[in-house]
Amino acid sequence: MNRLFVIFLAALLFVSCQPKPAQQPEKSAEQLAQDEKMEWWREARFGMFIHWGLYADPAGEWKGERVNGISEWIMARAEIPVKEYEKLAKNFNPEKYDAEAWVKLAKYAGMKYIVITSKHHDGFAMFHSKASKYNIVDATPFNRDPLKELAEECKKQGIRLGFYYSQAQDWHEPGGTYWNIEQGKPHWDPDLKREPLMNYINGKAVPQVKEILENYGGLDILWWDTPRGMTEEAAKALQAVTNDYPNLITNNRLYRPWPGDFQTPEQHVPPTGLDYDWEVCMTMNTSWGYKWYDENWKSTEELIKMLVDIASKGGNLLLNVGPTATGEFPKASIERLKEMGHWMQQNGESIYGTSASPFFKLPWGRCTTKKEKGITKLYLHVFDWPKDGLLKVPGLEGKVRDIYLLANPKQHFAWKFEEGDLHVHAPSVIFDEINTVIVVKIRGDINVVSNKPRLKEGSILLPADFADIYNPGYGEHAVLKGSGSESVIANWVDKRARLEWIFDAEPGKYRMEALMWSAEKAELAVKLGEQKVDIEIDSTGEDYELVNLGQIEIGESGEKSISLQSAGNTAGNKQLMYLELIKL
Ligand code: JFZ
Repeated sequence: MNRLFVIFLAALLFVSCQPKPAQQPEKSAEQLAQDEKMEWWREARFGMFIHWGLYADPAGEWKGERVNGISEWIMARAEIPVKEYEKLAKNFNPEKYDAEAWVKLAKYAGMKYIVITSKHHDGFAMFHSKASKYNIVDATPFNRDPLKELAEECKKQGIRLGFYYSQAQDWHEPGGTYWNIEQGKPHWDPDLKREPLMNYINGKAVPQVKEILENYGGLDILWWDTPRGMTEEAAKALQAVTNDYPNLITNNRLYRPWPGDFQTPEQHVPPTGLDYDWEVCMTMNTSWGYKWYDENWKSTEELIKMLVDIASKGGNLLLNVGPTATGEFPKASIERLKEMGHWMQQNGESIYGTSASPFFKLPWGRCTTKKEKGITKLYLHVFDWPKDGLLKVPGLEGKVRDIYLLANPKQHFAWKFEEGDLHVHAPSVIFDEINTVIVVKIRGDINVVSNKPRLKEGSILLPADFADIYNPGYGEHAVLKGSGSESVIANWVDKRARLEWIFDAEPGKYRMEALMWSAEKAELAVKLGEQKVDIEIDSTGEDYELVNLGQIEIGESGEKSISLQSAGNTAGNKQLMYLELIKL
């Protein structure tokens, strides 16, 4: 009797010591409906953006001169008068356009949806429109509606479809907005007589949005863009149209601020754990529209890692292709899509329908997760194979049942738990040069003891591979090389690139140093939360040096972030730096 009682007590104690699953507040009917609408989109993770329009013909060159910037902006950048730009339509005849081939390639790449420009800022509709004759069927010799063909192919091949529609900027219309309208500047073409915005909204934008939502078999996504010069009245008029389509997913770029169904960090990847839906749109080179001399291609490796990084943070990637005026994808895009497809064919399971990583940082790569029927699967994306063949998963607790290679499930791995970490015995063979995915199958739930750095008395090191790197949209990218104590952030030249470390800290005064190399005298903007200081540093000479970044003071304990950005005007906009770690 006594013994039973003790066992009972022990069991009670055990139960009450179990970490309680965080109580989720009950979802409202509205949230549940939103979940249902977003379900396919959240599972998809990967889509194709297509920027295609008249600008594909000049392709970044006007009257024999190269025009700086993204090619779909050429009309504004080269200040081309409306009547002159219109002439491009007379020659626009993309006879090699093949919707079937485009959709096939998107599908092969592993993409689950396509978003194409139905009308960009130049005002030219790539679909047959009754609301404006300035469209591909009525104004070009092509005489086909490419978006109709695309919509039919998407239905046939089973892939979702969305249209991009530039609702505010329309450089072709007297009431449309343009890039510097908010600065009170005139349109570059003095012959374009100005009219009120609502003339354009009611006369063209609203009717055209009705057309695309009605005539293309039911769009899944409507992608608004650049709400410059938008008014609430205009936004409401457009919203009234989309309100008739409860399953239509829209983004947050209709107006500012505007919730939409998802947010759109452009040309950079945000940090982990956001509690809203988001999609990164990204170019493979620099320009969205085709630009014949834009050779700044990201490698397939970068693109796969980017997709994985985004999935590990719970977002989607909308990867852009800029077809030519003949209607073809650039060769370099085709190559990359095929190579990504090759990886996705074997590893897609680790992307689709997954949730964000439960880990703070994994020095060797990323993690995505999935839970089904009482089984938790961790997909370990190994970017850098540990040289000692021991893959350490920090702070993981759970009942591991099996560990295997996703691309070849017959290949199992031995494991053991040591000092709170899971060690996967992974013979140092590189299975996939870019990213090998290892599946950890766990019965029930997992628990992770975070490896987020903690700053108390004494000092901490924030290594390069714990940094979030925010690269600028159109400039040079800082890159992480290596992992752990051998990691370094290289090629840090662009003023817009930002490095950020997150950690927990206790109150106190700390001295901040960086182990880094700087080619020349440089200026750094150092930010701790909202506190900001500019610091001048000397050239470090040949080797890395511990550079003083000044004192910081932490008032309250909790999560903090430190960010570094170059601030100097010395040597133009560029100062080349390498950084190994921050020491506090
Ligand atoms: C816009 C367009 O102007 C561009 O041509 C392209 O279509 C792109 C996808 O979207 O450009 C933007 C929009 C938003 C930001 C930057 C450029 N932004 O939020 O930083």
